[in-house]
Amino acid sequence: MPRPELSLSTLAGQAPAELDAYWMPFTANRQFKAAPRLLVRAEGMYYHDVDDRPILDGAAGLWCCNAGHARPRIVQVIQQQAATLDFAPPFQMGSPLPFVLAQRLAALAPASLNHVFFTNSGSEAVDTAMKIALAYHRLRGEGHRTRFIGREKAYHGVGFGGMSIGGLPNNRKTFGPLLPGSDFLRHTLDLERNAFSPGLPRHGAELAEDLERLIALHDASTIAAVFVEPIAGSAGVILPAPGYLQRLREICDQHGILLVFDEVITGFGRVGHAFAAQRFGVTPDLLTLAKGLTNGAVPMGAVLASDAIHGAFMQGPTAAIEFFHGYTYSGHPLACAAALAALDTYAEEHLFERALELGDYWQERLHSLRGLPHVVDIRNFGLIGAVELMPRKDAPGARGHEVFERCFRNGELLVRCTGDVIALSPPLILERSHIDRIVEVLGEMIRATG
Ligand code: PXG
Repeated sequence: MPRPELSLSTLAGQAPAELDAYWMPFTANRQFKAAPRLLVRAEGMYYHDVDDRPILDGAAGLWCCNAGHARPRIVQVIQQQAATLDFAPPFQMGSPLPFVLAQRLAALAPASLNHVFFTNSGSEAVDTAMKIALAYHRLRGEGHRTRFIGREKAYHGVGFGGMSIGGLPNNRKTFGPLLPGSDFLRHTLDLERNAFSPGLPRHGAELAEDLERLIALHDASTIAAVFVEPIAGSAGVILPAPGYLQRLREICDQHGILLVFDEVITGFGRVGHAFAAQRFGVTPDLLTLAKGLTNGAVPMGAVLASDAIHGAFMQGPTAAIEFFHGYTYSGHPLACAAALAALDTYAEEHLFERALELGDYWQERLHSLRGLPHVVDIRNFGLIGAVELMPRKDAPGARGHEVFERCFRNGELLVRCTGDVIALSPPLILERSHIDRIVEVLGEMIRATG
């Protein structure tokens, strides 16, 4: 059967009706289709659009491609794996690669996180972690621990579990009552006290005490787990004050509550270590992953679980299924192959260390944008950055979107806009000259936008 072909050279000029069949995710469909931004290939630090313009990738796609694009080792193993073993049933059957990959991840993770459950996305990883937490408590005779604590402005994906502990109103308000019983820590964004902090903000460690307030309200015996992103990404890069995550850990330990780090964006070198848990010196009980796990090349997510949690499941008759959960594509051979090649690439090129080394230069250059019109905050950590703009009166998000659009159209730079925050997360392979270019273009487009 002939493949349906899009005539890419003319697509940008087509009427919206021709693009109507594809319902795009998290996109203003009609606005996009009136003036599409289409990427057709990618290599290293650059995308190429339909007009073959090189577009510098300031976003690692969408926080995914930490080793840059089309890395030969990853491309090759995906091709080979597709021809060798395209699929193997994951239930009651196995294939070698998920076992190999799980061992590699356990070796990379904090010491106690030695067990890996594979999913296909960050959303599924979060929902899986929630189910592990509930089942764990029940197995230990604490089935009354059913409540989850999330945080305002958090993003944990779009499953009903992740939505229920997510704290972004637009992602919640249209979808009914969600899971009952969730509650929320206050977020840690504080422009008044912390604007333009280089690296971690000075103020806000005391916000961890908010967990004590929720425990006093609900009683610890009803709480299964606290979920936090060590650094919130989707909400526009929100950083923790030093000591904040440590204090959450202490409070959880005191009350028998599990602590879960959602490291879907902070994993795989983004903050200069394999995981933010290591950079911050705080070990959670469960840790969720996706994105950089395969360098974005094949969909995959995972949950890392502690020995204690995994051990609680491995009791009872050996013929009994311990956890009634899993996905048809859990540990898919193509995803595992891509992940192993991504881990090899990260290690060979010392990319986590590189992110750590480049952090100071990144910080210095990014903060040079202070003083530009409407810039109300600049935040950075590892190779993450954010420039927050003052929203236009009665049009929140419009200024941010315009800067994003100008960066792409006039500056040949891909950034991410979330409301009026421009978020940056370049591939970790970038050179100082790329940092200079990102800052130069962004500054120019912020000035031009006004
Ligand atoms: N947790 C976190 C912390 C995430 O950042 C997810 C879970 C869900 O992953 P999946 O693979 O199901 O999409 C994410 C996803 C943005 C942006 O604008 C970030 C994400 C997704 C879409 C947009 O920063 N992260």
